[in-house]
Amino acid sequence: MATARSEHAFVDKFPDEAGVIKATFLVAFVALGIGAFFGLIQALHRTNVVRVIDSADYYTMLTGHGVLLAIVFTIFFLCGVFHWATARSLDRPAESKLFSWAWVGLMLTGTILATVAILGGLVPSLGMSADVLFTFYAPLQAHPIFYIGLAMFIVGTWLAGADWFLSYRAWRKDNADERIPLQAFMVLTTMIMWYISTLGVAVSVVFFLIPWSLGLIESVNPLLTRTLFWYFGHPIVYFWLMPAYLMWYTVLPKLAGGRLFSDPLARVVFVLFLLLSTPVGIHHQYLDPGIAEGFKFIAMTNTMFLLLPSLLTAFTVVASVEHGARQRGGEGYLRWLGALPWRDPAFTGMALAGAMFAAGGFSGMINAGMNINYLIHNTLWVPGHFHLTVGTAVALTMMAGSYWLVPQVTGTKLYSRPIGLLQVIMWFVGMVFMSNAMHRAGLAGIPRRTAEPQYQNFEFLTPIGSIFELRVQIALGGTLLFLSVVLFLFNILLTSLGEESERPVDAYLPEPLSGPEGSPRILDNLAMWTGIAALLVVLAYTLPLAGIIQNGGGLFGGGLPVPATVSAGLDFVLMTVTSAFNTLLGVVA
Ligand code: HEM
Ligand SMILES: [Cu+2]
Repeated sequence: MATARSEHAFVDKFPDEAGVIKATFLVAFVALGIGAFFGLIQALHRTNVVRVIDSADYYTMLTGHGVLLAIVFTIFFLCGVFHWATARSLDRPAESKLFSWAWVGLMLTGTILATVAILGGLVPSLGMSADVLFTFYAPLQAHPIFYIGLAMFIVGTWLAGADWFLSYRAWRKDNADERIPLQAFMVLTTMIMWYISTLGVAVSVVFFLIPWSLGLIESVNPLLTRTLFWYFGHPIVYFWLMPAYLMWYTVLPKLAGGRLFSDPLARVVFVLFLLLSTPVGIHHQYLDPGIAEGFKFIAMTNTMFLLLPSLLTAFTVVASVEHGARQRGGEGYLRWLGALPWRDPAFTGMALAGAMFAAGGFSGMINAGMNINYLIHNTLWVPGHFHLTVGTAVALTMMAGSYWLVPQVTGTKLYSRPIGLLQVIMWFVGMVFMSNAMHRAGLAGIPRRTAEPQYQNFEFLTPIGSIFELRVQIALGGTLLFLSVVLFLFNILLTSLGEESERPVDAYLPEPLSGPEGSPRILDNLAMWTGIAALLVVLAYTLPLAGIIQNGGGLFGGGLPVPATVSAGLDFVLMTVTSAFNTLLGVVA
């Protein structure tokens, strides 16, 4: 039995990595608990069901909610998953234990600084606040330690990526001719995308927001900080999703009792995300003045291309799950669905998360369309959309995945499968209420990000149902979601406190039905894909950025004009790129 255990438990084979992963999960789950509590307060406050805070403090809650959930919970968790996936798939420990702990420490310090700045807003005597929402662009201004914390957090993620690249390099030395193992491939492509896209937000934070909040510069160009934010703010969506995809591609088929349908297809999907996820951020700025309509149109077209890898994923993952069901004796066109292991919370949670993602994809297409976006822009529709995507597809996959992953890094058995099952179903039902009602409220024109979504002498109307009913659904859904998080944390806590078990979980991942041999080697050429991704970014962003800097009063906005040399340089870049474009168009046409 002892051998069976050491073959299967990750913690026995990689004790140091398991320690790092436990730490990242712990931070993620603490953030999840606090963030979900803030979410409950908001949901009850803005629907006027129970009000425990002053409306003036709503932004503090909302900033805490957004930052702790959409940045801290997701990214700490995915760092744990990537650390696991890298060690597991390359079958080697990280190069330096100290280095791994260094990035965990840096990310954690950054998180604490930013959180202190946010919560400081609740204690006026501290003279500190960061009510800038998780999008943190100017003209809203936070206390400097908020931005400094953010910068440390981002640098921490860069080091984490370096950790995985170092493992890969060492592996490559010993395995010159082999294909990159699939999970490592997914980690590396995701991190390349992250490096390319966080460059924008790092520039914004380090060169503009920190000096501005410290009073070193008088003003910033708000449109520039917004654009740099969204340059990163769209790819971060894929930074959330790609770890979920990693689990859907490599873990879900196994849980379903089968094997991944196609390894090459999975690689294509990740390469497509690397190429396409950055040059689209302007689709968050359809209503920003100061950016020409043509650039917005290009961003919209690029966005629509992004549907392709998501549809490929839907196809591959469903095919793999169906294969699993048929291995278990499932038959018929749809009857095979009944043969799936629905009592396993890890499987059911991920499957429900995937189903919700389909709905989120539809509302996302509406957001992406330049003309219909105007209808729902800045309404409650938008939080409705991303609670389906990041709030369910990603967060629920992470929670469900924990039921399978946590036992591997702690060496203990999951405390309760029935509670886990109840928890994932509660999340699904809570989100059906909250998110569906948010979408409908948005269509009725109810704004997002406000504690007081009602106006005097004005009644919002809905085509079916009533505003009252929407409010009830949001409050009810929010309450179910919060209770679901409580159950989750309870289950995980008792799991990690449990007795060491002989075989905590069956960790074996079967080979794909169609392996990497079938795919062209060029897919593994990471340097080439990085080059193309960077080129696409240059094409998509040079002209809009030049325009924003010129029309927005220079790099630093109204206060400091751009020096004439910079301005002339920009003119030059603008002209060169325009003529390059024209030549290109000439060639194509
Ligand atoms: C207990 C579960 C949750 C509840 C009750 C909840 C509730 C809410 C509500 C009511 C809002 C809208 C506030 C407004 O616009 O006035 C909101 C915003 C938001 N939520 Fe959640 N949510 C939950 C979970 C999550 C999760 C898991 C994530 C991401 C991983 C998330 C990310 C966000 C973000 C990014 C915003 C927007 C913040 C902003 O506009 O700056 N939420 N949430
Ligand atoms: Cu986007």
